[in-house]
Amino acid sequence: MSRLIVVSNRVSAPSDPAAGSAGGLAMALSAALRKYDGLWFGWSGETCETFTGELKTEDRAGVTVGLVDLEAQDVDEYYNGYANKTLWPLFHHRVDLTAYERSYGEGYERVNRRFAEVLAPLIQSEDLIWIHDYHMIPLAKELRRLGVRNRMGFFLHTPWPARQLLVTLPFHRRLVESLFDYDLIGFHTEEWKELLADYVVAEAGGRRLDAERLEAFDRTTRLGVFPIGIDVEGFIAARESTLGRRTYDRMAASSAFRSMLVGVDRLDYSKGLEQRLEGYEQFLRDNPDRRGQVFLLQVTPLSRDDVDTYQDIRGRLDALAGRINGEFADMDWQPIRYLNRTYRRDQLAGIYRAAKVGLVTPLRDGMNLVAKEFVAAQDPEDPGVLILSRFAGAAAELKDALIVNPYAREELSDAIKTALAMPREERMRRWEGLMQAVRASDVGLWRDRFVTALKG
Ligand code: ADQ
Repeated sequence: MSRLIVVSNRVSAPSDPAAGSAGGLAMALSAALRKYDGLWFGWSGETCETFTGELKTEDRAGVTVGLVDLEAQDVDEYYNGYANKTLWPLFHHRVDLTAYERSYGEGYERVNRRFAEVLAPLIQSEDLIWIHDYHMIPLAKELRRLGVRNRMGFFLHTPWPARQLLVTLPFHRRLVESLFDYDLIGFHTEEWKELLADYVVAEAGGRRLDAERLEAFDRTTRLGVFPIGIDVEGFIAARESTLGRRTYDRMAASSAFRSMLVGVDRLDYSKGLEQRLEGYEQFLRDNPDRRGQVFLLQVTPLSRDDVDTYQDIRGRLDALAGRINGEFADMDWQPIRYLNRTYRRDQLAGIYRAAKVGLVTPLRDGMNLVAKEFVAAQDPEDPGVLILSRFAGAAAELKDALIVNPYAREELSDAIKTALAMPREERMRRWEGLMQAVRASDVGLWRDRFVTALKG
């Protein structure tokens, strides 16, 4: 059997799978690799004085990881710069937040070259190489330059941007051209896939050979749709574990006679957190009789706190949650519990299960795993209701959710009202459809489908 070499910016395989981490990619890849012989390669998260390319390997819960340190300038330009201040906002339709600095682009290419130089000597002839996310787009090009001929696949965890936005990026053509060094490019949805094909045809003079294959820059590559999911059985086990049950009991006791709405998201402007709080505020305004009967638990660990746009949104959310609580709270009731912390998987499962409503309302999201976790955690006999943004990739599969436009405050308010009043029969019917979709995209299936297509 060929080995699988997985590459991503951060290698965050938790030593204890139940401990979890606040990132979709980390959770998915550590679950996917546990059953495979291979290596997970990436940045250690540490800095060094001068880049040496020294590789540190470790075993983490059965996954072999290979880590390299980067220089502080690399982290500034490649990670905080090009990845977090340029590509992330651009790929999430936020041209207003996108930084167009030449030094960031240079740092991005330099780091990808460095990763390739460390990785190339480790690759054996039968290995399959699977590279993840927008941090690493040029990695295949750099590996090919060093003579690596193995099959290489790329998977994008974020949306692909519309052509009209992508062309605002200097050297956009060069970025897309480097995708043609992969044998296979995977997306979560048909929509993201079609947006790349549209760019290639309209902007790069390429053509479609068939539904999957694209030709441009004198090369061909294949595109595919591989919706990611969660480790369904693992999540159900977390829900049924002692800590999962204990957390559920604790939440159920603390919300006695009240209905809990829950939101769980990294602190990120793409997750629509301000719009969510405003929609909830609108609900409290529209339904005075519901005040005191509901509360929103919003669990939001900080992320990318070195980047100023993230500090800005953090300040705005603190203020907004404070203002809504100040306006509506009573001596024995607070409408929002807003926490900046992470929980273990089993605790999260217990929290989701205790909620009557799950609010997953990103403004743009590649997939969104929280939506799937919320579904998997529910009690089949008395499930909560999922309110889901139409702009999450997950909306393409989770059609039995209440689908909303998160920009429209009143629509969110109406959806909360509908969810809280939904009869049990309808909740059970919707949940069954949702759970079927969650099972159909289990993370193990996602991995197998991609790897099979890559071998193809
Ligand atoms: P993310 O943007 O990180 O992932 P998401 O898919 O929702 O978003 O995954 C977040 C993960 O972090 C979930 O597993 C969640 O449980 C966990 N998490 C969040 N807050 C937590 C908390 N407070 N405590 C513990 N765990 C927490 C990116 C893309 C997504 C895509 C994934 C996978 O942006 O669109 O779905 O990668 O491809």
